[in-house]
Amino acid sequence: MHCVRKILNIAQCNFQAYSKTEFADTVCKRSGILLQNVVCRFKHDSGEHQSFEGEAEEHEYTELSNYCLGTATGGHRTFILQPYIKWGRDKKRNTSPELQLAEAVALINTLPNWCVVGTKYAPLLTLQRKTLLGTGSMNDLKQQISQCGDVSAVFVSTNMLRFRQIAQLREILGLPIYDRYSIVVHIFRRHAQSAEAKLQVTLAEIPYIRKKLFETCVTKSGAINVTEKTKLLLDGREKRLRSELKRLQQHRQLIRRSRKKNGFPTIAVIGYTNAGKTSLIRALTDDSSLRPKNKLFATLDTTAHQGILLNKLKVLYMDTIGFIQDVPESLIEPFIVTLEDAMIADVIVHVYDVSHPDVKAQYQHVQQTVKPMIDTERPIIDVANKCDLVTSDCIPKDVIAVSAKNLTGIDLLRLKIEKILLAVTGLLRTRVRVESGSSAASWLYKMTTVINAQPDPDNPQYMIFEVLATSLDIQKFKQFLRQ
Ligand SMILES: Nc1nc2c(ncn2[C@@H]2O[C@H](COP(=O)(O)OP(=O)(O)OP(=O)(O)O)[C@@H](O)[C@H]2O)c(=O)[nH]1
Ligand SMILES: [Mg+2]
Repeated sequence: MHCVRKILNIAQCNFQAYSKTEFADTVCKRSGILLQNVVCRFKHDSGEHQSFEGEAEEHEYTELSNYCLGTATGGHRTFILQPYIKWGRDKKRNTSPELQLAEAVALINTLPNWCVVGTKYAPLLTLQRKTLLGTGSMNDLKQQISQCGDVSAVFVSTNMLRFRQIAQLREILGLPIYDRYSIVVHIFRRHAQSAEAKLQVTLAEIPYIRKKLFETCVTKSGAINVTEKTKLLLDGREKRLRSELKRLQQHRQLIRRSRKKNGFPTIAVIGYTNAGKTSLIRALTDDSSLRPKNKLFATLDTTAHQGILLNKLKVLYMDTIGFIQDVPESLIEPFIVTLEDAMIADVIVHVYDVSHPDVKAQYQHVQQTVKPMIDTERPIIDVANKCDLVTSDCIPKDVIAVSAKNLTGIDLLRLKIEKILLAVTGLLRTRVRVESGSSAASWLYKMTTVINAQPDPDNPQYMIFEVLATSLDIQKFKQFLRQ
């Protein structure tokens, strides 16, 4: 009973977004069927949520979330509607509707048991129309959907639909409607592994839910009519998530500081989703535990992987979450802190998929997004990956071309990283002669990168070390010898 009351509260709060039939089903009938539906839907998707609240609150939140974001488990036979602005200021100039649709298809194929059964372009003058499409296009859409047979969901491939648009489309088409925000949230939920990533994903969906509820509950006078309880539920959840995330991130910063103290230079590998970041790190480190996947957002966590450069310098490569165009900022905002954390690396490698038809837009999108996160003097190495899939004339002259898959160009990239790292970290190549097995020799092994150690040909009791060390390390070494 308690649960029914909660559900009705939510339903009351959201009734304006329901169609007349839904409203009757949801609020007026107050039938057992409603409760059954709700409980089924909750069970259906419950694995996707991280429980950190009381059970009742969690139920209530899950119901809100399912209502606003839809559910993903079980799969869908999806029809994709790809809207695009025909002309004017809002027309996208560095990509094309065909390429946007291809990315929409890839997003759907990333979700287990989801498939694309039909697609349609929608050339528009604005994305603001209540029903999105005009009457003629809407009739065409309805017809096309019915011809596909067994369509169970419609994905409108635009960053975020207004809730009234979703409600209208749902009523006209009689199918659940998804936009890019909700689809990406479902992908994130699937791929989040660590506690941090799970928190980030849960946080990322709150602005969406809040916006949808507030849009639904604006009265004629313009006042927002969301129940105080729902507001408190969302605010409280957001606050708890943020403080938990902060705690985890402080822990991460501690680890980072100790890593810096231990002197491992770091290289952040960033890029568009599916560009081959994880594959590249695998190629650079020989770490076979890394599993590249032909999926969007396979990696959500920033993780560190040790590698050794040709000069024997030990380094850490940071794998990062990929970027994607046409999603609202609030969706990636929780991930920015982790990304910024990676951006303070000594060198940044921007890897892009040179074989991708939309490479130009993808490259520009990454550059623009990371620009505010990186200080201007931080070195960035552009790496054109998947060069095995294109002819050499497609690769710009001034970039390093690699194939993370076939391991071509990897040593060239290592050399470039090495050169830049030596410059930015102030590491110098130095030769020193110390007694074999002495504490000075141990000091060198412990505090510097030993590139080479050979017995002195004139006196085999001594060793000649070739090391990489900062001038500060060399000073310290001299002081150590004086002790
Ligand atoms: N042909 C070819 N395929 C590659 C190459 N590098 C990566 N791939 C493939 O591209 C897909 C994506 O690779 P990932 O390394 O997972 O890409 P990512 O950038 O880490 O992707 P996200 O973590 O999802 O953002 C996988 O199917 C890889 O096998 C390459 O050099 N050549
Ligand atoms: Mg990855």
